[in-house]
Amino acid sequence: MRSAYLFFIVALTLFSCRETPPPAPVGPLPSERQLAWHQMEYYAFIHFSMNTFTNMEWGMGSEKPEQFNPTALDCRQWARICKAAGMKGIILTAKHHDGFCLWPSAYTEHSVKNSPWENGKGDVVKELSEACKEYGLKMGLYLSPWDRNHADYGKPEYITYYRNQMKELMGNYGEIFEVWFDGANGGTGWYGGANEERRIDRTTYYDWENTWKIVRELQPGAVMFSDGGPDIRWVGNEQGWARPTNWSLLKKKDFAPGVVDNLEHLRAGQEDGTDWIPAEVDVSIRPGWFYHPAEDTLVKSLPKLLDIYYHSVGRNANMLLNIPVDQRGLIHEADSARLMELAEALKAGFATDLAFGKKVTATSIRGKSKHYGAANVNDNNPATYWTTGDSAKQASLTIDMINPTAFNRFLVQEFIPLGQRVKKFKIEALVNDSWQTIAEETTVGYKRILRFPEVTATKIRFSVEDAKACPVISTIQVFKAPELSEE
Ligand code: FUL
Repeated sequence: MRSAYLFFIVALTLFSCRETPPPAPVGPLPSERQLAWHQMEYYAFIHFSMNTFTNMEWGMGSEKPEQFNPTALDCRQWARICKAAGMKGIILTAKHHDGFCLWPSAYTEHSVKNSPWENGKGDVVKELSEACKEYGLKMGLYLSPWDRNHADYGKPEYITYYRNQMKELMGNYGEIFEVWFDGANGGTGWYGGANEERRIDRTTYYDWENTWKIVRELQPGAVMFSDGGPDIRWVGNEQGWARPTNWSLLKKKDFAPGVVDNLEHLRAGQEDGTDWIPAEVDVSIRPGWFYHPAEDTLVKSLPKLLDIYYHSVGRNANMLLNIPVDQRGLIHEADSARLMELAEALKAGFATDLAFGKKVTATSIRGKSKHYGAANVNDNNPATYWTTGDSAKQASLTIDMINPTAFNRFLVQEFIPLGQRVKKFKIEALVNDSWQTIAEETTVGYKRILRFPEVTATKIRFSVEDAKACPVISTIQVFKAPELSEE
């Protein structure tokens, strides 16, 4: 009799779980490739090419392949350092604006094949793809649309050349996770000896849709970056920050390829955006993108790099940190030392999640179902989430820390497969039996990390104060990071 009763209870619970469907998605939504990209969070940019040897940032295109001559190029060293730095991938400048190609393209003589490096038999893109594979990193490529070397730049023939190169890069080097389309386009250049200024119509010249198709066909998992998408967007500055309010959404019609008319929209996204186009923060560890010996003493400080981390990864954006490889073809000692300091600081800062497994209660739970319960936010499983009934736009979670617990970082994630929803949230702490507000913020998105002076509390409350639809929160974590003296 008793077992029949138990069976009845279990069946009822299972039935009622199934009876409570998940919240309807609130569009726009991320694609599979975008979801995979969000999880990359922190990865390297490597600017290395002809400019490394001419001490330039933008080569004219009149350089000679013989000038490219690294003495000790070692892509395994790059990959080893990036891996140890905690990065998940490397994006390489396969071709920068000067047009020199780091792979032996069949469509130009202006490449490594005519350089003394490895007697013209070398291929930096291939070496890097092998090194990335060996170290478990993903590889991305930058193919500059602007080409100051090519005689046909500005004419339709150049677009065919550009697409042929894209086919080589997308077809011959294994899996690519990201393709980088830079926004700098047209101006003075060598252009096969013409040495003149060539202006192009950024909205029509490249016929982007048809170039994007090549990437989609050959690398369906790759995201494409540009000023306005199609998959991920420039964050509107090169200093290393997104706005605290950062929607992964943009109104596509406002972003014709190559035209940036509103930096604020790139920095903060648009709450009423029509497409999921999250932000990537690209910034260099040194003042320049390329290596210049005079900048060996100007590598960004650890506190500055931590600021960049919190202002990118901590603000719902990915961090693309550039490391200029030097004339030897190696990451310079000054940069690798700083990268290791950053890795150590991040490891120490996020070492122990103080909220893990603690009792969490919610003001409301969807269908009162365990499936959507508060315990899902601190179970270390990003696939589970807490959510409420459809009508709730305000709801809160309280974590019982049991003993007074000191903390200075708060991490929260929305379950973005169901859309970005939270518009306004608050964090409070119960300190000596009285609630204190620690932070009042706006968006969450894939990930939000807040830094604040250390607080010692017995309870922590996270309240959604406004949202597009009922909140869907997958993760909450709490940390006590060691403070740097200069921070
Ligand atoms: C800019 C380029 O002009 C720089 O040279 C660099 O490649 C940077 C990442 O993007 O717009």
